[in-house]
Amino acid sequence: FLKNGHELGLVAVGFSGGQCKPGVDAAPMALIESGLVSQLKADLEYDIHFDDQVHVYTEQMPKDDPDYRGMKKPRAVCAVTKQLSNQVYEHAKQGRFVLTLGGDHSIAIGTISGTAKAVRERTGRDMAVIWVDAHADINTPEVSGSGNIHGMPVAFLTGLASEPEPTKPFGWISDEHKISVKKLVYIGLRDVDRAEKKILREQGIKAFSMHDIDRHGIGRVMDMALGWIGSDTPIHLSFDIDALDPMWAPSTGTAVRGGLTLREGDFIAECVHETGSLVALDLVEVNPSLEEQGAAETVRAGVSIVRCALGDTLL
Ligand code: B3U
Ligand code: MN
Ligand code: MN
Repeated sequence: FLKNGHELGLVAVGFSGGQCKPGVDAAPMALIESGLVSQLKADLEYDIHFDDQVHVYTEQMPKDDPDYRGMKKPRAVCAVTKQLSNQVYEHAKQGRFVLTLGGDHSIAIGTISGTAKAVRERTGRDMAVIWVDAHADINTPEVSGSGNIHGMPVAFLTGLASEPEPTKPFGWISDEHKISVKKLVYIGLRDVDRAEKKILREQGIKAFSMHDIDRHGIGRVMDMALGWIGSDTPIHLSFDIDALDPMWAPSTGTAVRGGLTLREGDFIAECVHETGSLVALDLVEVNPSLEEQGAAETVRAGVSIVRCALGDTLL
């Protein structure tokens, strides 16, 4: 009852306002043009529900968008994530797997809130989130050094950065949209701000850094990560392409060396697929305009991660 076989809702979000570099808005088109959708249909036999649009939500964009609580472009990110949340919810409530192609990582405020709500309604359970990223993206507006909202989505989704005023940006996020810090697991961290480390410690959040992957190997790390979540828990996988080492994914806004190999990234996606509990996947922060040479390679890495998460196998 969790999922409807091979039904897949695809949402393409050409949004870059959660950070300062233009270009991530072009990622959904680049991923689709490289054959992602046709491969999911032909090779993996998904029935794809897609409105054939890369959503930019320009009609809702505020003309005037001054900083609020230190956040840059708060009303734009708010408008996009609120609509995206509804779109994702509509797919998920019908039992479709939801694949969202971003866009920068601020869009996860929309995707995860949408699936969390649908999963609660369908199963009465709290959903788990596996956040694969070089960064923790858990800054509250008050502690963020950059003011970029793509560094804050987890803080909003867990309620650590709540907005008590419903008429203010992100005031639309209610309890039904939120996830528990106890069901959140990070993999691949290596560039975490001081204030974020404090939050991770104080909240007791499960996090596997690159150090842990070096120590235990990705196989044991996945066993531990999935063991923490427990079986039969619906999982939303939010995959930031900058989790991969720039050797495999150079064309991203904040590349950090010392990351996952492409095989390790694919392995994470394969393991989560094997649980049978994966209900949604975000692929974010692919920026095809940043590296002339590395753009095609980064897009290919993104396609590979999505295929693995959706059940492509080596044998
Ligand atoms: N933690 C920093 C940097 C950052 C977060 N996410 C990315 N970069 N991609 C911040 O701005 O919050
Ligand atoms: Mn991220
Ligand atoms: Mn990142």
